[in-house]
Amino acid sequence: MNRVPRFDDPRTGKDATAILIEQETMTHQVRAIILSAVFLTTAAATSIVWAGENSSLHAEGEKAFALGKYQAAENFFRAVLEKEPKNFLVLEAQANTKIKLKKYNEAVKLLDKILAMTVATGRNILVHTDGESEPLEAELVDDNVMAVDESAKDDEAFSEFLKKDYEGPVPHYRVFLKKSGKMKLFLKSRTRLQYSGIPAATREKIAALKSTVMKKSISAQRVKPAAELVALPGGCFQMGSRLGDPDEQPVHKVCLSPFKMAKYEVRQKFFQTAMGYNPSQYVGGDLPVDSVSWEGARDYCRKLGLRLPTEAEWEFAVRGGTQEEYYWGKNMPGNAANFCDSTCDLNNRVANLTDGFKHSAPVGSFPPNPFGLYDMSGNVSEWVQDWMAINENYYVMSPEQDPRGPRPELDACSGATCVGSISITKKIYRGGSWNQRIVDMRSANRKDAHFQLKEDGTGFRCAADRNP
Ligand SMILES: [Ca+2]
Ligand SMILES: [Ca+2]
Ligand SMILES: [Ca+2]
Repeated sequence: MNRVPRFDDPRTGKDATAILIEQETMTHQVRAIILSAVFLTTAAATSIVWAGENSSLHAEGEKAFALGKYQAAENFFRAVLEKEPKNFLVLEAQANTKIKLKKYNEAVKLLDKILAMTVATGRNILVHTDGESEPLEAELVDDNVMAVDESAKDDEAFSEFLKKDYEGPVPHYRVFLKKSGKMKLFLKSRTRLQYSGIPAATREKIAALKSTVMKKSISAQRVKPAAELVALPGGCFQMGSRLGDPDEQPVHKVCLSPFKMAKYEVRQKFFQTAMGYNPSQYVGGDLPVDSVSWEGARDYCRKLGLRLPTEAEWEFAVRGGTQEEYYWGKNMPGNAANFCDSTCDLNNRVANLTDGFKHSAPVGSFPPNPFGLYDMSGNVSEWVQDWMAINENYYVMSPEQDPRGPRPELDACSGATCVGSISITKKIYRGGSWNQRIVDMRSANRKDAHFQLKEDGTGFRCAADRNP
């Protein structure tokens, strides 16, 4: 027999009349309570919204927010969160209030709390029921079992009238209790379910809201873009790799005039301020700009009086005088750069190495190369100036001094008017990224994409001539 827990235990010596009134009221309220339970189920609330003081404070907060009284709303929501720190509905409401008050950093902290919650599977629940001081960990097996409330029948304190009312089947939850390993029925009207996470749709909405807030925060900071260039000596080096892909061969001698290379990938706080937009998928002021087209990269560098590095300059810069496959040596120690490590969501993840970052990392999070340049390999891959030749291998015919890639004259043409009028549409990007494999970070590795493609692993850095 399923012993269904009760609101009040009549054996506690409570006044029988009081119990009667309470039970009678409850009986009439069963439908309403069931409806609210259904609402909670469909809303998949992570924090149960208890009736009483907190929900009225919540309502007052929403009212104040709707009236544009954000200071008051902030105080109401704060009061609720002091008691229910994990109520994601109130966390979201408070974040929106902070945004209105331009307290962006505080808004982000609240949104991060929601994003740190697990996404609800819809099955893992906590059961709050009277007679249990702690919620019970369980899996929801069936959310609508019609069963007779046996507990009412056994109750001697119940009047015949009330027992009669309980004769018919009433809605129950059937749950699997994790601790005892047993199935159990809980009377819906006396039970509240708490889902052990937030719904997937809520998580998506909060992540999008966070991106918006981060961009507002970057705009509010108005950081002046800085080039931070490192002067490189130029000179000759061996470009390409015998161990790599066919397009990296033949290894050939290239000599470069002195030039300057940016120390870091272009940060979003600079890009957004300079360009008035931020295409990045993973938003943060010190994160590298991602999802930027080659044209967007070129335009940013131009705006700062700079230019994209040529492919040869880029490889000279990444090597920093080294001839190994990577600037840190032959093999990957795991913490040299940001690639698709064990925390990465993609299929090409390297399961046994962890670099500390699931997506892009703030620029400069890893050791620099011998030239003092950061994230040349990994983090975001980087657009360079050169087109990728289609039918021939440019390395076979590349000039020794300051090569500029095939068809450099085509750069005069760009944008929508240019598409279709040119036969060459792919620009080269270099260095591998947070969503690629370790081997993609090899110094000699080449990749290409349509010059208007925006990919969440691709960013860039600028370069400049070195004026004597
Ligand atoms: Ca990583
Ligand atoms: Ca990089
Ligand atoms: Ca390649």
